[in-house]
Amino acid sequence: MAIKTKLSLTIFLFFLLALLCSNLAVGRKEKDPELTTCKDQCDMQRQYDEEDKRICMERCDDYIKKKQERQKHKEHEEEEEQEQEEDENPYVFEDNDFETKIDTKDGRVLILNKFNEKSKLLKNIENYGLAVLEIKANAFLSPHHYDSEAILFNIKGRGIIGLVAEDRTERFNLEEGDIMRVPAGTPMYLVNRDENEKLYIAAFHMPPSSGSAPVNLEPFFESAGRKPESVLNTFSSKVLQAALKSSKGELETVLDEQKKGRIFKIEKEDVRGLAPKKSLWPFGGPFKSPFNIFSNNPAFSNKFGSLFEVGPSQEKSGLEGLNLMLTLANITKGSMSTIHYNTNANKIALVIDGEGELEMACPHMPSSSSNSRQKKSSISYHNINAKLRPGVMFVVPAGHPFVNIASKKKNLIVVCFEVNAQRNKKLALAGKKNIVSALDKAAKEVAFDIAAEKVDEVFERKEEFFFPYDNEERKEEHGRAVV
Ligand SMILES: *[C@@H]1O[C@H](CO)[C@@H](O)[C@H](O)[C@H]1NC(C)=O
Ligand SMILES: [Cu+2]
Repeated sequence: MAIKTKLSLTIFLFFLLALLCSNLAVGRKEKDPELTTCKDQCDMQRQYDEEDKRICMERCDDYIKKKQERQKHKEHEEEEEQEQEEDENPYVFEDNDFETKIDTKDGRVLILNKFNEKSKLLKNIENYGLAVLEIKANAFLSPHHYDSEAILFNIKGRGIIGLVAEDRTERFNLEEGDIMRVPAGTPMYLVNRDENEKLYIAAFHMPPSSGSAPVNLEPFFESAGRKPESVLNTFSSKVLQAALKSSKGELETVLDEQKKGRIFKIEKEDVRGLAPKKSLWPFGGPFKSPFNIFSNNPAFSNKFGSLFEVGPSQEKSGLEGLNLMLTLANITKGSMSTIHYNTNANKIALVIDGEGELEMACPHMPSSSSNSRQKKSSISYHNINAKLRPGVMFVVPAGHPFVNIASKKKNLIVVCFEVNAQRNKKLALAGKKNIVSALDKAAKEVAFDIAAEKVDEVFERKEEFFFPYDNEERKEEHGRAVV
């Protein structure tokens, strides 16, 4: 017994030593010097008999084998990580980055979540998810609920949303620009009430309370039978018969009836039958009515673009109490937004119309020009840039300066979900109000090493927030910015 304890202790101490020194080990490919040391240690234990020594040495072999495996695994992971970071732009998501959750001939649901798995750089938004719903004319999306708060934004088309309270359902019409909050766990269904146009809705998901786990965009479907499956079918037949006070046969007729899928076309009369009724109750129902983003005056507007905002302080918006702001930028063709950043908010942006470009400065990416093994002795900003078109999603973390540029052909429309919106400010680096001009005169002259007036001449201009993008005259400068 005593010898066993000593044996374990010796091995334990050796492992500890080995662990501490393993970083120094080189050339472990052939015969690991650690193995020799380990075996020598076994040999030197006077109190060991031959059997003990044999066991000791076997453990050495075992340990080295495990260590090599671990090393291999680690190297592999590092390689993968590096590939990901070098090949991909972690801030921009195109169609094929979305996961198709539902796909029927009458509509589909695309989702993006688990951002922390995509890149470490997206850690700040790991708790959120975005879904894009596409529902064809006169189609119906079956009742379902999520375990997260959902903020819907009606991108395009005309919808009806049905939300189920404890004892009744409230229905609302959804129009372009409408924001609708769906509290966590609320069963809802959607209808495209238009006979021709598709309905497009963005659904932003956030945890129901701060501090809870990341959202997992798995819907729970209430209706619909076995194929596709209803959440009810998960329960045992005994439980269902007892809970619903029905025979097995009765249950089967109800639960097996619906075989059309999650999204399916319905008759015109059925669409009309689902139209919201005028509420006779003067105080409103259990849910907030939709709030239209265009009902506010724009926060900025000139002939080069407009920015609409709806934040948590907006009454009747449904966003009360959420740390979220919705913004919509309408950038006139051939114009750009100023270079600006959010002080606190992380922005999750979805392009809904038009074409254009994104440029963003990020100090966290390995710079493309320097090699990745280089010591971080200086700050280098990586220029993240992407072509924008409808369906492209991009993330702008707090503090990262960026611009959006609209193509010459069409206005660029971007809807943004900005999380951590409380106390957030949008600070511009150029335009009528900008933080460079706002710098006190003494600091300005020291920082730029020229007269303050000269600095102001460059950074100040009469327009605020949206400018023309006259790239022809300054081709050279633009060419330099693009990697
Ligand atoms: C964008 O602005 C233009 C010009 O003001 C306007 O005609 C257009 O309807 C706006 N689009 C959206 C989606 O708000
Ligand atoms: Cu960054």
